[in-house]
Amino acid sequence: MPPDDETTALDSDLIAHALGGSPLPFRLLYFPALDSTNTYAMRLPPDEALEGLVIITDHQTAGRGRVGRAWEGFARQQLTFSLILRPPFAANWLMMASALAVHKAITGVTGLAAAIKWPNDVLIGGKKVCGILIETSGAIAVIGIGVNVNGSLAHVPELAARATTLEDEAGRPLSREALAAALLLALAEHYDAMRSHGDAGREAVRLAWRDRLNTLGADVCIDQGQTQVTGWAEDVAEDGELIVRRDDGERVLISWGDVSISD
Ligand code: BT5
Repeated sequence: MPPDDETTALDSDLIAHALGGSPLPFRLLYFPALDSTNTYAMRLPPDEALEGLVIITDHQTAGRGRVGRAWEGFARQQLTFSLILRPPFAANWLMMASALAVHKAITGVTGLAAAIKWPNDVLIGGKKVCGILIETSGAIAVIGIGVNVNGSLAHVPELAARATTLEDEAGRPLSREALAAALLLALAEHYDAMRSHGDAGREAVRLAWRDRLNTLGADVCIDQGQTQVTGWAEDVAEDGELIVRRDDGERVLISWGDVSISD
């Protein structure tokens, strides 16, 4: 990655301007650096955690993944933000809607082919380009999204084999502002459909998400820490759980874990 001074700070006004007319009342709170946008959002007092508030930073120094893992930040290269919502439905629908929105924004802005690894990593050429962490507290849901946009991970040994950036894949740097606007607009559109059209709206999102999963119809291993499940990924259930036909023939529902596709 080039040093900070060769890169440009994120223009959050440009993003805010592009979000006009969206069904969500977006408001952006920009920080040049922050430990974790999710941590910041989760610590807000309830009367400040308003629907549509986006905490966005140019340099996340202690980004969090699932189950206590870390998300590596690269100053002024990534898109790193958390969106606060107050959904009238369960958070699993946000997991599907947010992965779908990231997929749509990445393919739309870059023209690259992308896939979703169940439940919500977005991959290009099999390598992770985006991670999503959704946390809830009472009525509040925080959707944290990190996308590797510019620079290269080729010289980051711990990530190079499994992760990539949009610039590495597209062969050109990309506008983080354009990607942020496309992503937030797509997410607002899916959220609004799920709110306004009830079950039908949510089912449309689920099917679109399901269509983009690279996990189905493959032999998989699901790592759940102490437990590993191996089998054939048959489908996803109505609420997004992964349906796996285990090697012993039994059909099990998987609600969390890290999936790898067996060769
Ligand atoms: C995730 O967790 O992928 C969720 C990452 C969410 C990050 C966003 S950024 C904004 C918001 N604020 C936060 O503090 N977090 C959210 P998980 O599925 O557990 O994957 C974590 C694993 O991904 C790590 O153990 C690494 O193997 C890998 N990883 C870490 N940094 C990465 C990066 N920059 N690009 C690709 N892979 C990475």
